[in-house]
Amino acid sequence: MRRSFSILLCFAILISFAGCRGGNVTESSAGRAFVIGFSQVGAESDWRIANTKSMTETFQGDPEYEFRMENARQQQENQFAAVRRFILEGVDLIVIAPTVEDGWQTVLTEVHDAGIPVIITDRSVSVWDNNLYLTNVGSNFYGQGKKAVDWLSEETRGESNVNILHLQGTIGATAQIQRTQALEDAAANQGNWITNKLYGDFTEAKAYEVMTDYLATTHDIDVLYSENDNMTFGAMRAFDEAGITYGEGGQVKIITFDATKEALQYCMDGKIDLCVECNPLFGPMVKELIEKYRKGEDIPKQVYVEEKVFTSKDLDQAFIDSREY
Ligand code: GYE
Repeated sequence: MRRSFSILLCFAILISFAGCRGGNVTESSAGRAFVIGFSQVGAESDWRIANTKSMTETFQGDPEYEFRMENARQQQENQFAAVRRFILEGVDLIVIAPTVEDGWQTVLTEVHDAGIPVIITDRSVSVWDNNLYLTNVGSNFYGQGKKAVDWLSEETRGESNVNILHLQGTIGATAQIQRTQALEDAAANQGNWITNKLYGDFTEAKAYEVMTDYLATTHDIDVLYSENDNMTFGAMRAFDEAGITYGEGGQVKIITFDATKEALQYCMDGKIDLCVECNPLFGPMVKELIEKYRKGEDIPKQVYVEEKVFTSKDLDQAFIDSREY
């Protein structure tokens, strides 16, 4: 009797350890779905909408998972609130696509103390303790910017002054910081590149507004370096209204980031000169990493998605139609 009681006790202790969070592997209890809380930036761009779709479709419909998404409407405070709610709900894992890099130390420490693992997607966080998250899945944004400026330096070789209008996305977001850095590094070396910045917050509406105001003061623009497609569409509308031509044979060369279907179509039609791809379809990759983690396998700290650049000669209609975003 005594013996069987102690066996039972050991068993109970084992079970409670298995259920404990904070170890390397978090397992959902038998039969229960593994609950993921996802704090998404917002719905500011076509890229973002494609990313939300990829994440949602990957987990929804799989009975092993329960996927709860909160849209932060581009406000970091909303993300903090969502993450704290996920802690209270006792989710098994939290995925965060951070609006900006700074400010995450406190809330990520709270998640860590609650024993909940975190995956950072798309942009990055800047925290002094990298153990606060398992992995960061997304793009090499500096690499994207570098491809763009390398192309531009070929295009503008031998020209005297090149006036570059730089439309920036949400300040402090990794996509903004690194795409900006790549341009600034190149401009510092080029000698003939003159840059001017405008703030477009990654949205079409904001870009249209600031571009319209800017074009009322000058038309002296040789290149538009726009940190996402939606801002590019806003700028193109402002150019049209101001009677400024762009694209192949036009006054302004356009470089845009994301390579959504609509931008690729403009590129094929000669209205955009360079599309730098930014791949939002990493839902399946995130799932694969979660599965590895649940099996106790090692996962890399940084995972980059593959990306290319496109000019009109790389494109045809069949290719564009086959794209998912
Ligand atoms: O380029 C832009 C979006 O962080 C990669 O955010 C993302 C960027 C993307 O709103 O369209």
